[in-house]
Amino acid sequence: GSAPRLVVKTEGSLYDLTAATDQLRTFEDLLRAAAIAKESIDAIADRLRGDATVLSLDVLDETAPSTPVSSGEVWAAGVTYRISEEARKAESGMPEMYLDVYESDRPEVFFKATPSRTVGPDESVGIRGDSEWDVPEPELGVVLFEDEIVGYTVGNDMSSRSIEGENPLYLPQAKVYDRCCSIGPCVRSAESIDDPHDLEMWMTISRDGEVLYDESTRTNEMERSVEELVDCHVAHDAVPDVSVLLTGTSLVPDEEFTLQEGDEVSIGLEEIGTLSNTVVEV
Ligand code: DO4
Ligand code: MG
Repeated sequence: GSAPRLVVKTEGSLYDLTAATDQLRTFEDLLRAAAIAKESIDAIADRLRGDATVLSLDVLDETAPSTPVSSGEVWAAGVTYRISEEARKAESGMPEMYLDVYESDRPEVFFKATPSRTVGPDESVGIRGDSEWDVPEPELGVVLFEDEIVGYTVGNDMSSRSIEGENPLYLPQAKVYDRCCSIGPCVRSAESIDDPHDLEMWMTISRDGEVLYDESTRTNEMERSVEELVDCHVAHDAVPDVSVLLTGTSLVPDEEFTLQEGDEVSIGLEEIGTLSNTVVEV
């Protein structure tokens, strides 16, 4: 239907929590309820499942895709993996600054997107019409509620390497534009993830049915911890109650590669899910 409903999906069933209490219509409602009750989101969801209506899994297919969390803002960390530091140096006219960021106490944390610039699963991500070299950046996303880590998701930090490489002051234009960010397909609660620093992450890029890129990595390659990035992100700044912080990329296609309209990008993260989007020029 047109009104949002909050559901819990298990292996075989779909539980409509909004049928159990119409106070809970969105994931953000659940986060607020958990904070007030001082309970975890998993504990509330488990308790309400007893009063929930069980739905057929088929209804999910009819639901319009959207981001699993309406993040007030998306921020992103950069140069958190050695391969990203090397890629930035290769593309930049000012390479030394990237080594400084990789090795210094202060990480790079930048504003990435508003909800209006963020797409969900199966929607189109954008490449800029004035850019010649464009890539997806697959990243572990941390979901925050009132500065606390409540979950993890998959993110795509779409980037123009030509604009970023031309001059570091152009970074906001390389990173922030229509459809520059994708989040999804779900949020996995923080307490249900054993270790966010040891997850397999992979990405495929296909064009006209042909796979052009297929690589994987692990989040244990990250130079910094998730907690360190979050601490830096929320310090001295009133970030919105619900926000997402992307943690940097470690899958970088060869320099000859650039995205084209129509390409299909799939990003998978162990224990979380796969986020797929097609590419459109904006
Ligand atoms: O310094 C530019 C951004 C780097 C980035 O987005 C990343 O490492 O993921
Ligand atoms: Mg990035």
